Amino acid sequence: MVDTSAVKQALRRQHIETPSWAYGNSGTRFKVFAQQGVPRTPQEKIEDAAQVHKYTGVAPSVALHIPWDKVDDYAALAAHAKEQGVRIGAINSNVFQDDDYMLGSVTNPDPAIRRKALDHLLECVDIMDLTGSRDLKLWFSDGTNYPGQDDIRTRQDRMAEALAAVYERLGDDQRFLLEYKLFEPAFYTTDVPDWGTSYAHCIKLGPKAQVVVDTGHHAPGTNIEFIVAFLLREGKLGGFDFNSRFYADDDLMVGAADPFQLFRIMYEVVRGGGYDAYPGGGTTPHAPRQERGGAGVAFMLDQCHNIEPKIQGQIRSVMNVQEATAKALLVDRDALHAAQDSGDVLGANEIFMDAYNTDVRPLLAEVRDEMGLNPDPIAAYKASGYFDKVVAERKGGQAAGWGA
Ligand code: LRH
Ligand code: MN
Ligand code: MN
Repeated sequence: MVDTSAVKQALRRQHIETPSWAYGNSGTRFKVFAQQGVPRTPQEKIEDAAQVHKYTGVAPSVALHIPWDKVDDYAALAAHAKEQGVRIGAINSNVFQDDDYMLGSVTNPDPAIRRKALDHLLECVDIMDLTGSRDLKLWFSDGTNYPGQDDIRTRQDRMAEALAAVYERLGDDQRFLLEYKLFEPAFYTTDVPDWGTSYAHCIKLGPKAQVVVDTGHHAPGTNIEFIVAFLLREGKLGGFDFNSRFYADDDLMVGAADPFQLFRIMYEVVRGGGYDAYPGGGTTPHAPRQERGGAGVAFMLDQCHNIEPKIQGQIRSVMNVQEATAKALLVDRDALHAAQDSGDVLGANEIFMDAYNTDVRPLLAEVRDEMGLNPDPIAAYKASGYFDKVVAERKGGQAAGWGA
């Protein structure tokens, strides 16, 4: 039997990080649609992120992307976040939007361009020092488009050199998360295309280098939960960039395309101890320094809301992760292991599916009620009048950062 009060307690402690870029205007390379009330500054993005936390109670941090969120005073930005009731989470580097990076950033054949890219990554660590962030998220668009264009192996050497320099710069309580992506914008080779490449670089460097799984970055049909189980077993799962996809890197709302996959992923997280890796339990990946310890899995969203309202889209996404987590926590693991050990194929599958098929919305409504929140976060947000207020106040909102 599953102890429901323990499940509820675990759900109350969940921490899902929202990305600053989800609040800006976004689109595809065909069109960026400008929405009303969109933030004009990093400060306003943080204010929108604070709304998501206000109504869900489990989104207390917001990730920044540099230079999209460039400000003169990062300590002041962190103070602004605190005033809003949230804090700054992961710092995402950006070495993919400068003309110099056409042939790559840290793996570029030109040493001067490699140096420029590395300097940006190091600057991101300086920013982490000012914001108190634990995680630096590294994603490289580096790769080639044509066979023979550059030496595949030499590019790995250049990647290793840059990663080692960043690793060296990290403080004791900081780490980097190396994100992989199969393709796009490079279409022939990508320098960090898969979890194995990321893992191999991280394992060489040490415990402060971890793999981050962006759920939209795999070939269709990839068994992501297997990757999660494996990385957790190796102590190398640093976190997630959650989103969902039907075709490529669609960046749709997590749990929208395949809620069953999200449940299977969250089950492996729970099973592998990724949900309670912190002393005292809970997932507090960006807690103030003194409260941190151990290696934790960061649950981050990496999404764009091209056609739907953005704050509501983030609230919905947080709720989708909560629902998958609740179902994963409801798996009767004792019964499941007994069925597995006795080779009861159908029995084991039934126990697993029973949890997935449970309607956890009433349970989550109770959890919210116990947290002093409205059980229906979207209705509460809509009733708050915040949207009308920002539509009136903000004119000419910022693009999220790309495709603009
Ligand atoms: C790359 C990616 C990476 C970037 C973000 C904007 O596709 O997932 O995490 O930083 O998108
Ligand atoms: Mn990502
Ligand atoms: Mn992506």
